[in-house]
Amino acid sequence: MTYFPGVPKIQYEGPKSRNPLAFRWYNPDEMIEGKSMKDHLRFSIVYWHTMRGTGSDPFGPGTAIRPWDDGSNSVDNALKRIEVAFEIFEKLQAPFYAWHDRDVSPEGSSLKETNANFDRIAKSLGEHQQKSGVKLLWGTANMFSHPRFMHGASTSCNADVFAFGAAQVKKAIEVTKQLGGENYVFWGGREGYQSLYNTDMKRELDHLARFFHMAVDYAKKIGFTGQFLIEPKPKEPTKHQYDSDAAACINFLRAYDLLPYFKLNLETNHATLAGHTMMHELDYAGHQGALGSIDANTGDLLLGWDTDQFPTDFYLTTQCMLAILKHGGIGKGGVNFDAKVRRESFEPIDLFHAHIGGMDAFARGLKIAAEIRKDGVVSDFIKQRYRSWDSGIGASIESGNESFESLEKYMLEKGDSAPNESGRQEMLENIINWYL
Ligand code: XLS
Ligand code: NI
Ligand code: NI
Repeated sequence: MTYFPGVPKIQYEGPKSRNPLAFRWYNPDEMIEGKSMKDHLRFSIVYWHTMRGTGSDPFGPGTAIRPWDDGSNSVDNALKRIEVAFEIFEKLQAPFYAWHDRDVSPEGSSLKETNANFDRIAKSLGEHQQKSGVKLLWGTANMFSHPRFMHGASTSCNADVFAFGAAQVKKAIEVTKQLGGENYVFWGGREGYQSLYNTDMKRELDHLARFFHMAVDYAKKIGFTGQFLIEPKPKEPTKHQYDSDAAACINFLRAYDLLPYFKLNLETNHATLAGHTMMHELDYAGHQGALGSIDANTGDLLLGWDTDQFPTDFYLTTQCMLAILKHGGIGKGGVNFDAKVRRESFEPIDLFHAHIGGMDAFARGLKIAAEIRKDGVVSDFIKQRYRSWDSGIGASIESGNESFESLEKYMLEKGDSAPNESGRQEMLENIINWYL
């Protein structure tokens, strides 16, 4: 049984290929810096956009044609979707996928029924993973769609909602463990606020930390060894999300003694909403030892919301891969396409074009980044730019041997600082263009 008779298993055909259903750059076994492309990139397909996206927007209902989906919330329909999903994963040669609990498994009329549904679904997911070799990159819990979470989940003013969220995450971690998930993600959902006139921010942050500690304790108890990840996002749906960017998340984790247990899952469109580049977020997390995984997508410069578009810009993917390679790779994480086709791209085949483009863009970015690194022009420039710190007074400051008094003495003797040198930004931008 095939749901996509016109789509072959997508193969690498090289940059000259004009076949829209082929990879031009993603060549899974090609070695880059001593590692295969497949292992560098660890591509992952998300269940929520690819299997559950309908193309609806605030101005109109869904447009997507998905002939296999009867539109119902039944377990049978959910089981059918799994068949389709794994055909997509396999045809795209994606080694991983990711879900929210409610993407794969419908909510029942009670928590008990919801959990029973999830057990049936998990069994089928496990069988499909086994058969295809596709693995679970991460699981997460959707605690933002159901109306009970209108005030947030772990940061709700309603203690019962916190309790419901705890029960939901407990189950989601159990199923993630059962399916061999390599990570477990917390994205803030509605963990934030719209107005301080009705919000006790300190209390909500304390509750968020309490919730994470419970998750850490439970993971230890059941022997879940996957990596916990927090996914920063500054706004949408709330005006102020508590996990706004990499620096804010790391500060929160450190303040509440959670840093040893968490890394970050960074998303391009979230970085830009926070007023940062993705490269900034990756580098910040990287030098704090917190680079866990990425949600690969892009926003639109002219639109100020989380448009979750597929990444196709080689400059963007080159920057991502430069930062990732610099920090030693993505580890247990992956390049997870948290991206959706446009509302106007309503046919099933568009799902393939979209992922092929994203995978090729990252493969190309990886190759370009590796070339830039091999030549070393940029890294040599940076090293040279900071050379005053490698010896003399710079080295002495870095090793903690100087004080305001000693530096005043040094400067009084010297009279003035050494002359500055140009930052050469334009030259470096030109150099990057040599490789593209
Ligand atoms: C929403 C987030 C979400 C997370 C998973 O903006 O990107 O999709 O990745 O909960
Ligand atoms: Ni995301
Ligand atoms: Ni997002």
